[in-house]
Amino acid sequence: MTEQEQNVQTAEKKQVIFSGIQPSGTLTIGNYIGALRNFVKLQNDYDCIYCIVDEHAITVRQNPADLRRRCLELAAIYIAAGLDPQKNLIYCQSHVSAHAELAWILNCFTYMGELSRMTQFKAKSAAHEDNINAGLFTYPVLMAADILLYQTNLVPVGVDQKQHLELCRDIAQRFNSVYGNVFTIPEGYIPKIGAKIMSLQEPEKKMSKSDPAECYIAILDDPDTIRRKIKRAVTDSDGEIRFDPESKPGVSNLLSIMSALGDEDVDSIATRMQGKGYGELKKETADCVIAALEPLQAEYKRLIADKAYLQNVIDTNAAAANSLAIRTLRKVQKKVGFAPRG
Ligand code: ATP
Ligand code: LTN
Repeated sequence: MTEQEQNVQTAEKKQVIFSGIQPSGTLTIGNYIGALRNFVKLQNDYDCIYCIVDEHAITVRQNPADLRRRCLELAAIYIAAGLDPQKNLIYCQSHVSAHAELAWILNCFTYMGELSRMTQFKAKSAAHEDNINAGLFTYPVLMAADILLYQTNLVPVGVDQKQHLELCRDIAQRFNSVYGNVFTIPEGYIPKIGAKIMSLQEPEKKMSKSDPAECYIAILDDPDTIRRKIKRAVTDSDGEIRFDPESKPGVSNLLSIMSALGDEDVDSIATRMQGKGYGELKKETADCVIAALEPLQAEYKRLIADKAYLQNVIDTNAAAANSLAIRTLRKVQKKVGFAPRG
């Protein structure tokens, strides 16, 4: 290869993005603003892998029929949001066995002390006291395996995943320091606005798809439901529209949602709405959410009617993901000393 050819090849090799969403419920505008929307923005500049992380979802009990249905629905949502399945790998985690295999190896490079410090583990074990299983505890190790399998450079996530991402980097660095440069060390991509959309009913807590329906806006909620939920959103009693997440979490959350979806900064919205009541703020927020979700919802309706197409997307993309993942897995297996395959 000439030097010029080499340069072209280097220039053409895009950086790799990996991210995942659990099929653990209907996606919320938190998932959309914090993660999915950015997946779409990044798809032209990177080689992107967007996984449906069903193995993570079963760390909390799931109804099998619902889980099965939600995996295909999530594939439809990814595509409806604007992800091109020809350009991005969209597939189910459980269809690529390398994720679970690498997770096992990485478990042996992760300390109990590190995992016990994870705030998501603490929160989820408090919420599911009857089922504090080992999978919930080692959840971040499987997430590290997801990311490291593809030599990922960038991971777009909401701010709640920052701690898991830091652990992933630590595990990768620890492994590399023993065996040489096996893993690329990934960076997080956390949006400036909307990295943590709050619950409509408890605005000091993050909006979560596993919470009761009145706490979140699902991206497939119809306009009436969106208006009703926002109308009932918890605010405060001082009546002033001002961005101050500490003392006015409810009002600030509505401003953040509007800002993220309408591309206007929070302070300018607050200034524009000075003197108006919370009723007006809620009406504008609802209008903005409805308008932002409308194209996605229309496209989703069309896609979900074509199950054969969706099945084909996840099948072909899983096969492609598998060939990429296996390269890293084989390298890791060799490094740790597993006997060669004949
Ligand atoms: P669950 O309630 O089942 O734990 P979740 O709603 O927290 O689910 P995940 O599937 O864990 O959603 O997260 C998918 C992506 O959405 C992650 O990148 C996460 O950081 C992001 N995300 C989740 N909730 C929010 C939120 N409220 N605001 C911004 N981003 C969020
Ligand atoms: N843990 C994440 C979902 C997730 C993920 C990943 C995100 C699983 N694997 C890899 C980014 C990269 C969550 O709970 N939101």
